[in-house]
Amino acid sequence: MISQDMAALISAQINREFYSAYFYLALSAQAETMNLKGTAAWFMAKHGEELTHALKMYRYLIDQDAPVVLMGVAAPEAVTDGVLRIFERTLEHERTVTSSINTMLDHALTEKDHATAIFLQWFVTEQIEEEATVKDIVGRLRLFGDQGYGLLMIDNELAAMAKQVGKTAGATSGTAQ
Ligand code: OFO
Repeated sequence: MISQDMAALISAQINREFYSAYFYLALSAQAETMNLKGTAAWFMAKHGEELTHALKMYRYLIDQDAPVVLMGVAAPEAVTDGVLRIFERTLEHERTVTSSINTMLDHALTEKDHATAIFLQWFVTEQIEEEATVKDIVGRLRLFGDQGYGLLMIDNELAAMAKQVGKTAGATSGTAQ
């Protein structure tokens, strides 16, 4: 059993994960309108990944016999000013998520809640990977440009990366997603 405060923080994070999923679904739709199939597939894969993050936290609360409090998910922000801006906003968003995961871990450590601290380690590692991936995409868009041939090349890379995300999710579904 975990504390009520800890459970409330995890429920709030479940909401943020659903928001992330919703935000990436919106960005996938936006990329579709721009005929960027690879970018759309990448955001769709990320959408699925964020849902698994929410459900992993949901399962943890259930296993800890703690209440799951589901809240309304806000409408996702629209980002319509170009592909570079889309990925810059994605990076800013992931940094916000990292900060909230760190706040939760700080709280678990304050409470000497070892189970939750260990549970959250997976998310800490996941955020390092997510930020690094998006930072790399932003860097490549700045280097090669977010129009013309440079964009076509990056869109093709994102198509390949989306397949990889799908494979990783498939290999670990039901466990550490
Ligand atoms: Fe759930 O990792 Fe992104 O937001």
